[in-house]
Amino acid sequence: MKKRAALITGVNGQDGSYLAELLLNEGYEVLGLKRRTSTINTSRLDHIFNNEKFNLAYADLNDTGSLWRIIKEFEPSEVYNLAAQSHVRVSFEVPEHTCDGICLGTLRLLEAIKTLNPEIRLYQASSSEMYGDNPDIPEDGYNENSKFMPASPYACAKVFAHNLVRNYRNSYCIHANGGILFNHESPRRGETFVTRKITIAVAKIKLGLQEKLFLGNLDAKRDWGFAGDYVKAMWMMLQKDEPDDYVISTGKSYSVRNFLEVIFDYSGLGNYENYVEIDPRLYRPHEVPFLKGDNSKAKEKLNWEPEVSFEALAKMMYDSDFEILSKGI
Ligand code: NAP
Ligand code: G4F
Repeated sequence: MKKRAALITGVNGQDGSYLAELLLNEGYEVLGLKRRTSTINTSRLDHIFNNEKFNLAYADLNDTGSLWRIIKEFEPSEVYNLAAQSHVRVSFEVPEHTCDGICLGTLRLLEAIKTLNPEIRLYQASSSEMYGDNPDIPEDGYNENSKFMPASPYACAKVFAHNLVRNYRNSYCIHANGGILFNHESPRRGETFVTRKITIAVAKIKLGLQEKLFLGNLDAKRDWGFAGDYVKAMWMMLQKDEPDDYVISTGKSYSVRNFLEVIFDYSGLGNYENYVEIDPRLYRPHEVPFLKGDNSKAKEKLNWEPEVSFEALAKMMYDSDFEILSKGI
């Protein structure tokens, strides 16, 4: 039987941790790549650390040699490229670093695959941010053919990487796939993304540990799903005979204000306006006002469906933060 071995870049991020879990359950040998940091940041992986089929190695998307060496030695059958400086607002502040990792990092991986073993299947973490501020939004939401009008250095870099993946697929017959994922969250979401920032803050307010929550644009709308559902779609793409691009979304869009309303109501604190203040510094130089994805192709071809609703996701995140913070007092 063919070796089932998966390499995950960005394994200690939100998606990397859920994906590693899923692949181990499917019987894969998993090698996760992490870059060196001055403090330990692998807590999302603590529960799978002792699994004998799971290992970590140091590498960096900005370091060609490390990527080539690891692909040569580990001989993966599948590579999931999740590593990125993934914060949109931060990408305005560190554009070169963001673009280097996403654009050249993806190119380095593609070149390694093309040269060392073109049979390797690749998943590329493309993003709904690529649609940017495109005003021509189909009624059912953006689909795989909608025009990209990226509105941040992060999104421009993701468009470059997405196009590169398509180009290597067509030029060299590599099984390279672009997953155009809309926002997905979880209790493991990074603390500076808006959903997690809100659930942590509201849990702290409820526990008397914080008084106010400062936010930027409350009117931005996003198509929010659960990360655990979305990593299944990544894996499903790589099991198809033919490589392709897929939109992964819920097909529903809510505002940041809607998210606040659900959490403040659920926490019992009531009206969010009593606690939330707007900090203009949290506005972006260029905002993406509305995102909604049409997941028809993924439903039809991958048989994939999102399972967690917007409300259930918000409550799951609040419950988790409330429990963690309660233990600390
Ligand atoms: P995340 O939690 O921010 O994780 C990103 C991971 O990439 C971290 O492990 C980070 O390592 C690593 N990384 C960053 N730069 C790197 C570099 N130069 N070399 C090696 N590793 C590097 O992101 P996520 O939410 O899991 O998202 C996973 C991927 O999907 C990202 O590419 C993101 O852009 C994309 N995406 C996410 C969403 C979403 O809503 N979550 C939607 C669409 C696309 P450190 O811990 O050391 O920083
Ligand atoms: O949670 P966010 O920072 O996520 P954003 O910018 O949509 O990007 C995330 O999803 C993308 C997929 O569409 C990924 F590609 C990307 O890697 C990342 O995972 O912000 C969501 C919205 C924005 O419109 C922002 O302006 O929330 C608004 N917002 C309002 N106040 C805030 C805040 N965002 C953050 N992070 N912090 C605030 O205080």
